[in-house]
Amino acid sequence: MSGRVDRREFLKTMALAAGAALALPYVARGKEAKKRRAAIKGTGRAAAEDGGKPDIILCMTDDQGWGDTSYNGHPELKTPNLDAMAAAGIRFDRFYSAHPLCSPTRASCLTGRSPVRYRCMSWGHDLPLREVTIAEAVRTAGYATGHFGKWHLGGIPHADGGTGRGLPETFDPKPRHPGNQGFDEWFSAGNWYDIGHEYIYHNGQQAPPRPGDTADVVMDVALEWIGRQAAGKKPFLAVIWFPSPHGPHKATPEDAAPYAKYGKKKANYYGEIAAVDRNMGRLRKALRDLKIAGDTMLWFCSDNGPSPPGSTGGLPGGKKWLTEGGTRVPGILEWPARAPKPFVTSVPACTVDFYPTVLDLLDIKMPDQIEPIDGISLLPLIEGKMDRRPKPVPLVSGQQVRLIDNEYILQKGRLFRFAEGGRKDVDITDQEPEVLKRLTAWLDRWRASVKKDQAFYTVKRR
Ligand SMILES: [Ca+2]
Repeated sequence: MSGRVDRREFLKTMALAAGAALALPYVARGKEAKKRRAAIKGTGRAAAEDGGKPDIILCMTDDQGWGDTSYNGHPELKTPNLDAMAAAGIRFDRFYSAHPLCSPTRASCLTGRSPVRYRCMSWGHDLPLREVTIAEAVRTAGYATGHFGKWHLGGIPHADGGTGRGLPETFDPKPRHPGNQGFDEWFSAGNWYDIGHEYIYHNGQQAPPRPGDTADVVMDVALEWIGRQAAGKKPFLAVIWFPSPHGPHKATPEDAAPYAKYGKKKANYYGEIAAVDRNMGRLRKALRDLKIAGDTMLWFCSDNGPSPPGSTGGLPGGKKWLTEGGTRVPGILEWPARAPKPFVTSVPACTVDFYPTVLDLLDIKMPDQIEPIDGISLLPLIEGKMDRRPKPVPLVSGQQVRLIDNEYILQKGRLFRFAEGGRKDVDITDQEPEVLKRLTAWLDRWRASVKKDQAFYTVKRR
C-alpha cells in the first residue's frame, strides 16, 4: 500500500486483516448522489465545454497477466507508460476479469452483468443483442461511441472461417457486431489478430492491412476519431481493446530487440506488450495535447490471465483457470479531475463494474434494462470513500463460481482467504461458519436469478 494511507485508513486495514465485518455506507444515494453529480459538473473542462460530461475510455489487453507489468514487479519486462499511469491514478491491486476467457469478460465489460446470465460461456460466444450495452447507455446521454480492436462478441468474419461458436442466425437475424451493439464507429476484428492481419472491419467494410504493430494500428484509428470528437466538443466513449499479447506472439523487430537476450519467444511476447505500453503513452499524451486529459476517465485492464510465457506474478493458475492467476489482472484508472491524488486500493473491482459506474456517473436509467446488474458503481471508491465492497462479485467459468467478498472467497462449497504472501488460497471453512453460511445463501439466491435469466437464452450455439 502507498498513497492515501492515513491513520483512519490504517485502522480500517487492520480491521480488514482481522476479518472484522465493517458496516460502512458504500453507495451514495439520494442527496449524497445528487451532491456528487453536482460536483462532477463543476470539474475542469467538462463544465466549460460539454455540459459536465467526462469522456470515457476503456482500454483492455488480451491475455496480459497480473505480473506482466513492471509496476507489478516483472523482472524482465519494462512498461514505463503503464507504470506512470498507475503512479498517477488509482492502482487496483485486486482487479478481476469476470471470467478467465476472452468473450465472456468482454461481454461483462459492456453489460455489467455476469456472462453466465446470457450464456456467453466461452471464447467465441457472442453477446445477444437483447442485452443492454454501455455504448447504448451513454448514447442516451449524447455521447459519441467508438470500438477499436478485438471484438470477439460475434458478427464479424474472422480468419478462422467464422465468428467462432456464436448464436445461430435464426435466433436473431441481425449480426452482433459493434454497430448493432451501440457503437457509431468501429474498427474491429472478430477475434485475435496480428501484424498485417486483413480481417479488420471498419464500419462493416473490410479494411486493408496497415503498417506497424497491431497496437499502433488500433491507436492510430482511435486517436483520429478521438481528435474529431474533441474538436467537435462532443463527449465520447472509446472502447480500445488491444489484440495483444494473445498468441501467436509476433512483435515488430524494434519492439522485440531490447528483449533479444531472453530468446525469441519471450522477445516477441514482451515486444507485443511494449507496443501496447508505447501506445498507452501515445494516448495519454494525445489527451493532454487535446486538453481533455483532466476530465477523461481512462481505464486500463486485461481480459483474463496469461498463457506462457506470460506472468501472473506468482498467482496460481493462468488463462482458463478459475483462480487468482486466471482472473486477477492489471487494473488502473487515471482521472485527474475526480481522482487527483494517486492511491493504491485492495478493494476488489471487476470488469462488471464499468457499466454501473458509468450509469451512476451520468445518472442514466435505461428503460429496457435487464436486471439484475452484477457490478457496482465504483464512484465512492474513486472518491476514496469505499473501504469494502458492498456486495460480492461472482467470477464464473462453466458451472463453477468463485465468489469474491472482500477478504473472503467461496468456491466449491469451501471458504478461503487468499494469502498474498504465500500466493495461495487458504481454506478457512471450519473457522468462519457464519461467513460460510452468509455467502452460501447469497450464492444460492444468485444462482436462482441466473436460472431465470438463462430461460431467455435456451438456444443452442453453433
Ligand atoms: Ca483473452
